[in-house]
Amino acid sequence: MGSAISQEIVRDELGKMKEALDNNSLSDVIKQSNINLNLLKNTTLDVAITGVSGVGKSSLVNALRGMTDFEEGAAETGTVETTMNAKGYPHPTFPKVTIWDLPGIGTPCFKAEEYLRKVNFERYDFFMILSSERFTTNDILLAREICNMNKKFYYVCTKVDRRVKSARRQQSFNEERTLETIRKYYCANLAKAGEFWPRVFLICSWDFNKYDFPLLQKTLENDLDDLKRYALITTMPNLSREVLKRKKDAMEGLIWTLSLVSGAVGVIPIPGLSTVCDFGILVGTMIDFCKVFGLDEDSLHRLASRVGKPVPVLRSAIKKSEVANRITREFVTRLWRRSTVCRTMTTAEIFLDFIPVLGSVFGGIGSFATTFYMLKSFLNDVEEDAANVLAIATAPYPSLPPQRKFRRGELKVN
Ligand SMILES: Nc1nc2c(ncn2[C@@H]2O[C@H](COP(=O)(O)OP(=O)(O)O)[C@@H](O)[C@H]2O)c(=O)[nH]1
Ligand SMILES: [Mg+2]
Repeated sequence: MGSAISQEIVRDELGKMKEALDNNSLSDVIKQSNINLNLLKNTTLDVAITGVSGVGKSSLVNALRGMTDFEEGAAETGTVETTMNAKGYPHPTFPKVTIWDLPGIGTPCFKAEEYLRKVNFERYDFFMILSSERFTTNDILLAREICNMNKKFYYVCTKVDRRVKSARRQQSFNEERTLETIRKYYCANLAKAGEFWPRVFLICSWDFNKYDFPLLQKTLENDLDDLKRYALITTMPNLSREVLKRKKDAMEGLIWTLSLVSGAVGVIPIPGLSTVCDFGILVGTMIDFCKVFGLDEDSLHRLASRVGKPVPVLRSAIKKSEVANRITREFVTRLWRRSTVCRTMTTAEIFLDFIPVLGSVFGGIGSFATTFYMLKSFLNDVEEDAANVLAIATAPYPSLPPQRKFRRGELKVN
């Protein structure tokens, strides 16, 4: 528990922060930090999934929420749409993010504008227009109308696994070439249907690691503003080391804001130690970090049912941090006692250079320094554990231990 982050790393980070503070008054920065944290907490993200019936909308809604099609609360799949209402599905861990299952556009004589009004287009941050066969003039008219309403849209081709599977039968099969052919096919189809700037993302909702889903995710990230990007990143499925790294970078950006706020509010001594900190901020943030990285009981259960592995097997990969619901003041205290900083030096030593800047405002830097150090090392631990969980989740199932052979006539007792 409590991986060591080196003194150099902390010094380096604090150096950058000192530079930023030199140009502003600290109390202004703290005020702004509080505002930013509140904004972040309350930011909503609403994603609209549209396309004709059967194209894979509900399946994508579930996959984006990290769910299988069969669990409670999942959008029903494989059914014919009967309503013209949009249905919102909040993300199970971060309910401020909602994925909306929109009804199909309907008959060819539909009016895009009318459709968008009916589904309350203002509500959505962007649209994904799905197709599994070909895009139609309707799709393009809808896309134009979305543009007219100052919203973004993305053309997404679903069920690409099926096309790849059928191409696999050819002797000269090459996956990259096959995907390129499919992309070209869809772009030509879009151009023919009237799209000026055809661009498509090929996906399979059953395996986000494949095809263009990672690229789609990055594109969305780039297109969103800072607050919405943060909301998107927190809910991104933990597919790869790269995604974990992006999550870590996003969380890291918050640490000194949180530490400043922690330094400015009341502090509580850590029992038996000469250190003070704001437990509320520490415990709350650590729980949030765990949730972002899928280290909470609900997320582990969902992952277990998706990959068909027992929860305890996945949980056993969490060695340095903890699952979210076990993070308490006692846990934080234990973590601090075992941390390298606690053993080898006082926090004041690391933060010595910053006492002139911070000490004058906080009347001491204990809470600021403890929060900063604890969150930084905990984030390292969480990322490492999440990578271990990912490795176990994606590993081929280990072969069962060899069974003892029973002699004829011997009773097998369970
Ligand atoms: N092979 C494959 N089938 C899919 C995929 N996504 C959805 N499906 C299947 O396509 C059918 C229709 O999906 P659904 O999500 O209900 O479509 P909707 O009517 O647009 O909501 C279901 O049988 C799904 O299991 C995919 O990525 N690959
Ligand atoms: Mg559906």
